[in-house]
Amino acid sequence: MKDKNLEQLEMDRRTFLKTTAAAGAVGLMGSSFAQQQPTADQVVRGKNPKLVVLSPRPVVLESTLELLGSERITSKANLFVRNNIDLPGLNTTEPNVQPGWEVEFSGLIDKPFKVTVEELSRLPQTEVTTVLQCSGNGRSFFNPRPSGNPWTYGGVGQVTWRGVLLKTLLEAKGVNLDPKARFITMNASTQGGAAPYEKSFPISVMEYSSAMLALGMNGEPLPAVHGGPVRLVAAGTFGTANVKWIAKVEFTASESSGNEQVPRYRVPVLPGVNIPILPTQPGSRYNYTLENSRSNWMANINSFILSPLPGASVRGRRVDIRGVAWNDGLAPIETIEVSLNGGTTWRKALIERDNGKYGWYHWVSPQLLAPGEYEAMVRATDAVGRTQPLNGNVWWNERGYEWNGIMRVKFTVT
Ligand SMILES: Nc1nc2c(c(=O)[nH]1)N[C@H]1C(S)=C(S)[C@@H](COP(=O)(O)O)O[C@H]1N2
Ligand SMILES: [Mo]
Repeated sequence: MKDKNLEQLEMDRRTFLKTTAAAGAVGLMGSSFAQQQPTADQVVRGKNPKLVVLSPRPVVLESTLELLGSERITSKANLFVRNNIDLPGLNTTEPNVQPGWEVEFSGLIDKPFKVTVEELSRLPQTEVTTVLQCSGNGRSFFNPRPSGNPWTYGGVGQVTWRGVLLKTLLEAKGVNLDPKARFITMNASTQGGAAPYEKSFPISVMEYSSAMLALGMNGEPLPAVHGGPVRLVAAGTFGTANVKWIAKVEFTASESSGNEQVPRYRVPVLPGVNIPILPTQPGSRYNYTLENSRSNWMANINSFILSPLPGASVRGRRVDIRGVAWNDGLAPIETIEVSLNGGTTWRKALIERDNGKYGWYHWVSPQLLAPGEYEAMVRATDAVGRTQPLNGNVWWNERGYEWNGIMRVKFTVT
């Protein structure tokens, strides 16, 4: 595989962003000020200026390996942002105070109802720590590179949500599901003329895993840019199913056929056959339908090295290689292994702590290393044997989703 290394990709991306941003901004505003790429804190108030601006409008901000490795729970300042539409009024990490905000429940239930944020905050609250990851994270590593935001590793973070489980809410309201209900179809608020963002996920996610209306994040009210006042969080799923500024929840017999459900946010599968992804020819086109593809639902297994950072110089001999691993939470991660010889031999890392089944497993691999150049690789495997491909490009797909190829990090020991 002739993959470029991380530093090269990072340079490509910065050059690409500088040229496109400068061209776009000049077109918009025509001033010399506009030629400067805005920093993340200028795009969203309260964000760390070290986040990478993939798009200033709609806002797309990527975190970095360094920031992800600097804290156990990703702070609101360091969490990535992915907006499909421009919502200038919500570009802040401050709360979005909206007294009387309602979420409407309808569809295949015996009693349609509405619930306000005030009522939600009086119901029993549950806390759950989840990995929030854009299904496009890692897209830059696919070869040829699919169109779409050129994420490297930073479209991910781990946060603690607080809110009301859908199960708890339905119970409190005495509402029963029609047995024909198979999907939960959600809509974001269209206030401010924003286009609807309609997504569906299988009802089994709510029943077997968990789904909640979240009002809080990391012990504070939900930041406006992350979906406040209320967001749907479906533990174990990719970010795309976690609808921000939620206004409608509908129980439906089939998936939404809206643009965000098909053709967007899908990977090829064989119709009716439950495989992770149907391998397709790199560079080929695919005509996505509800039948020949599936939505980016449950997160696949993945692991990152967060220390040493790519290109870092570290003092030997004792070097602790550290990082995180995660999956959809449906089976525990059992083995995390590190290789320093291109995958010929692997040594088991120690799992230092987990953050519940939907969060990150923090791991460490202590090594004794002589001065020299190294390339570390990491691979996670869960209790049902799901693991990561050595060459992530085997699952190349036209839209560049669900990359989980084994990460490689070059570093120097002095
Ligand atoms: N209403 C709404 N919800 C949304 C989106 C959006 O554009 N609008 N983007 C989705 C996608 S693709 C991702 S990856 C996550 C990103 O969550 P964050 O911006 O809070 O990090 O939100 C999801 N929920
Ligand atoms: Mo996403």
